Amino acid sequence: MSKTKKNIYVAMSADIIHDGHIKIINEAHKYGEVIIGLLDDEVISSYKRYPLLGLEQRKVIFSSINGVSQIVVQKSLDYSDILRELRPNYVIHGDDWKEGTQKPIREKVLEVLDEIGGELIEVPYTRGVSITALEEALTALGTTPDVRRAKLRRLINSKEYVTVLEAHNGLTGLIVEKTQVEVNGKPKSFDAMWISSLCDSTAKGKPDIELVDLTSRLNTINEVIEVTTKPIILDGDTGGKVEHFVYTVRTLERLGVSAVIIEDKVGLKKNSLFGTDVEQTQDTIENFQHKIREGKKAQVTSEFMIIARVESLILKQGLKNALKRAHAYVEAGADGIMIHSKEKDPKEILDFIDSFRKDNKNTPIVVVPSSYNTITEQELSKHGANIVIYANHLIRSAFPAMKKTAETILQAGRAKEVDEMCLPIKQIITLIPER
Ligand code: SPV
Ligand code: MG
Repeated sequence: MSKTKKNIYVAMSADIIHDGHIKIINEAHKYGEVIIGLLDDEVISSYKRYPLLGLEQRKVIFSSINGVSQIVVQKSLDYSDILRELRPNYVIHGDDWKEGTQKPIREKVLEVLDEIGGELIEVPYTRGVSITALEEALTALGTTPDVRRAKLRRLINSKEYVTVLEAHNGLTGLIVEKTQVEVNGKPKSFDAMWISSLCDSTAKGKPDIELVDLTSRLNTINEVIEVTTKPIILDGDTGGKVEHFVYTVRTLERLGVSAVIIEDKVGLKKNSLFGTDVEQTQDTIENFQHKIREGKKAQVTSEFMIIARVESLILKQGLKNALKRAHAYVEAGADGIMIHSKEKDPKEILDFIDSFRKDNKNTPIVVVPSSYNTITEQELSKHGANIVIYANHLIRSAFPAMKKTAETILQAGRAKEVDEMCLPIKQIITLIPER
């Protein structure tokens, strides 16, 4: 890049490229050489969702756009570091960031430009191109099994940690898919869905003892798949007989499920949160390794994950036993380890993660903080957890609300008293719009 020519910096996520981007680049080109700062995948997924096109694909596209001289990667929403490094004469941006969540970012840019002697150019935001509308149109088109299946690994590789909430039917799937809040000025939503054996069974009025058969569980998964696009992790209980598990793996892959988690128990499986209050038997290491190996051999896609769930802490077998099993399962081919605990204190989970990470830096660790629920996702992630599953909270919150409604109607002999506990009729009839 020539020293005399001025340069102008444009930061973009732009995984859906439209005429508004081209207009900004053309405008920028009038001021000098255009440097595009592409936000990396992790930054994009931190404030909206995982980009449809990865960084490398976006680089190829931008390098072919007329007027672009250089492409750099911006690794944070905050421009400060990259501006200090590149010292551009100008930064250009749409004027939409004067208000809303981007306002503090703009203020920081102004501060740094002041420091380095640069100038901010703001162009009118391209009305008529609504990324939200484009995204809604894409969501309405749905996704394919291949795309959905591959998403979980991409998320694990690009995000600090992956958050997962249970879904047990189409409606709860939609809640996980669409719920978004703002945290510290950034939008936040769940990354993936957990099809819990406890919630799937409970929703069908059955106990969580592997009684709901695979066909029925597949129906639940299908219901969720039909109306969502986020990746799915299935609670596969014990995985059943090895001879059956190999079929299950292929069925799940075909549907577009990203991962199955199987636990190292045998006999009549009971929910882990009973702990040692009920009789539960752990499988031998060799048998469970065999199940993992056969599952991995059966797998036909490269992205599907078989995650081994270690029940040693649940069954009071101690940390050493848990670690020995976890390493043995990884050795057999497990793509991740789920460690579970029913203690209120997260200590045994943290001890496990810390010790496991001494010998294994990369295998994803999955945690389910149902009992030890005071610890935050960030703390778990700092220790080395990669996936945090909120395993039962939608059904647990729905049940008391529904029961209260039933009781109130019975007591009053009419429905008026429950009106304020309920969604207004106008809203329920439009909650699920027609396509
Ligand atoms: C489930 O959600 O069904 C689980 C997690 O397996 S737990 O209920 O905590 O065992
Ligand atoms: Mg379960």
